[in-house]
This record gives sequence, structure tokens and C-alpha cells, in this order.
Amino acid sequence: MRVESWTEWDPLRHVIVGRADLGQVPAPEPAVNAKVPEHSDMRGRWGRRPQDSIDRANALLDDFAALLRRRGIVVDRPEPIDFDAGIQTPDFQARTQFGCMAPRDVLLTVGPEIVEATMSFRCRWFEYLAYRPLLTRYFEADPAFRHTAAPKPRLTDRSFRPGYLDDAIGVQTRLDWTARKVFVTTEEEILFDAADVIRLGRDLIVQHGFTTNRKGIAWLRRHFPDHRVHAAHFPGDPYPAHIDCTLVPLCPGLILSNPTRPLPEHLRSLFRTNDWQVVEAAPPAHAEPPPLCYSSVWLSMNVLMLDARTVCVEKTEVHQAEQLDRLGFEVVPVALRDAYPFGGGLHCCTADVYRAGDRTDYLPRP
Ligand code: ABU
Repeated sequence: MRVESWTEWDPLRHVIVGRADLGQVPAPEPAVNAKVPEHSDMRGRWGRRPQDSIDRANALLDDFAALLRRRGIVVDRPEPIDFDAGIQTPDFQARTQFGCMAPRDVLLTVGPEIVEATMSFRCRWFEYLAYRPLLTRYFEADPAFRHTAAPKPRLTDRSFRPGYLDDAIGVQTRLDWTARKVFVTTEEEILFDAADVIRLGRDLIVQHGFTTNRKGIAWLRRHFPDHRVHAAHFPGDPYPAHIDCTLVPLCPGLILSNPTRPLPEHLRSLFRTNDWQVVEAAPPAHAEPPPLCYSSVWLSMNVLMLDARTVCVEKTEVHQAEQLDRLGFEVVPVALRDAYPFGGGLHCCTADVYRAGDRTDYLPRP
């Protein structure tokens, strides 16, 4: 076996698919408060999610894993830890953890390396442990595999802006704040979630928002000196966390952009100069996320590329599927909506182990 993946679209051969076991509605804490929408049914409740929803989500994740295996892709699964248990560190307490449905948030695969992200929710501080058995196995099997843990953050109150603790900030104020890069995370320490990064060969694009700060981007830039690391800020999102519902590369030369979260001019210009087409994503099929879900309806564009011509799209996201079909892709429908509340969509619930490909320069002209 081998660990290596440079892009979001090279042929996928080996992947991790998350599990919903012991999935939690996180207890209130600064970063969670900022990300959970103000009208969400998650407000005011926390603890283990209903068992029937866990069973349903696990059935969907198992079906997705089986579909990938039928296509010849090796699929590994995490080993859930006791997510019911609260956390106590010298700096904070969290009354619940989160779960391990979304390996993409935690594990960043760049070439032969998997980096465990710092994370920015207190409830996700120990989530990497669910993946350690796999990473240990990869370390034993692949002599070239580099297993890295980014600096663990302290996540004291100094890492969070107190203004975001208010339950009724209002969407317009949030939009004003995020437009001015006033995010919930401060610059106290290095913070990033792996899902704030997209990989395009020699280029990494990193979203600056609630879950990744400037120091996190600087760490990534220093850690990957042979890459060009581009910081990106998308002012149209009142809850900016994770780039994979905002900017989604499909294949060399084609990238999907969320029309409500406009692409910054420096990136638009980079793509234009290199003859890439930026396509606005089709609207989501749903007006609201499913119950107890903290992600936006734009999980519609949270697709998983199996290779540069084949894309997994959530089965009910018919507009997105039609658009990708029109763009010439083979669309593989996958039922996952009932698992969205556990951490996201098809991209979120996976993490690359191996894609056949190399560190090609797809954006050579600055
Ligand atoms: N984990 C992806 C969530 C992004 C969004 O809510 O739009």
C-alpha cells in the first residue's frame, strides 16, 4: 500500500470513509456557537444524537463504502473513540466530543504525507485518535509515508472572539464581520481544519475563516515550501468554515464556485491567466439542511471526484447532478443526505489515502 495524493481529481484508489457511531450534537463552546446557524434546531440541545439517526447515517456510509469498493477502490474506516466522554485539558472543558463522520476535516493528505490538522472546535480536539490505528498501519506499510501532527492548540478563551458568543448576532452583522475578516478565531495560536484546504497539484488554496486563521495558513505555507499556498477569503458566507462547499476543483481547467460566496479577484485572475474555467455551481435542491445539521444547503456541491471524469453527487441534489452531467462528467448518485448532520457531504466524509498522479503544475502562470 502507498500514501500519496496531490489533487482532488486524480484517480482515487484508496480512501477513508467516516462512521456515524456515537455522533454528537456538540455542547455550546465558542467555535461551535459561531458556526451553528442562529435559527438552527441544534441551538439549545446537545449530547448523543438519536440512535435511529446514527443507524441510518451508518447504513448510508456503509453503502457508500461498498459502492467505492465495487469500483475497485480500497476503503478504510476509522475506529470511533468514546465520543460521549467529555474532555478536560489544562485549558478547557468540553461536555461532549463530536464524532468521526468527517475525516476530511481532520486529515490533510498532500503527496506522501497526511497532516493531522490542529482543529478549532474544542469538541474535536481528540478526534484524530479515531484515525490513529489507520495512520499507524500506513506508517508500517509504506516506508515513504510521512505522518505529521500539526501543533496542538490550547484553545483557551483567548483563541476566540467573545462577540461571537451572542446567540442573536443577525446574518447582516455576521456578513459585515466576515467581510472585514472578523472571524470567531483570533490569531492567538496556529489553527486550521484540513477541510479548509483544496489541492491542485503544486497549488494549495486555503480558506481564511472561522476554522482557519492567518497563523494556520502561515504554518501550512512554511510546512509545504514546494507548494504555492494561496489564502482565500469568501465574504458572502456568514458562517465561513471549510472550503469544500465554496470552491470545488473538478478536473484540470475546471472549478466550481459557489455563486453566493464570490471568488476573490486574485484567484479569479489566477484561473483566468491559466485558462481555467470557473463555473458557478447549480443551486441546491433543498431550501434547508436536514434536522440537527450545522452545515449549509451548499453541501449540494460537496462532491467527491473518483477521477477527472467521474463524480459522486448526493442523490437528491438533482440540480448539481444535472449541471455536472451537462459538463460531461459521469455522475454517480450516492444517497447521503440523512448523514449530513454528522459532519457533511460526500467530500467531508472521505479522506484521500492514494490517488494515482503526481505534483503537476496546473497553474504555472502567476
Ligand atoms: N463542512 C462543510 C460545511 C460548509 C458549509 O456549511 O457550507
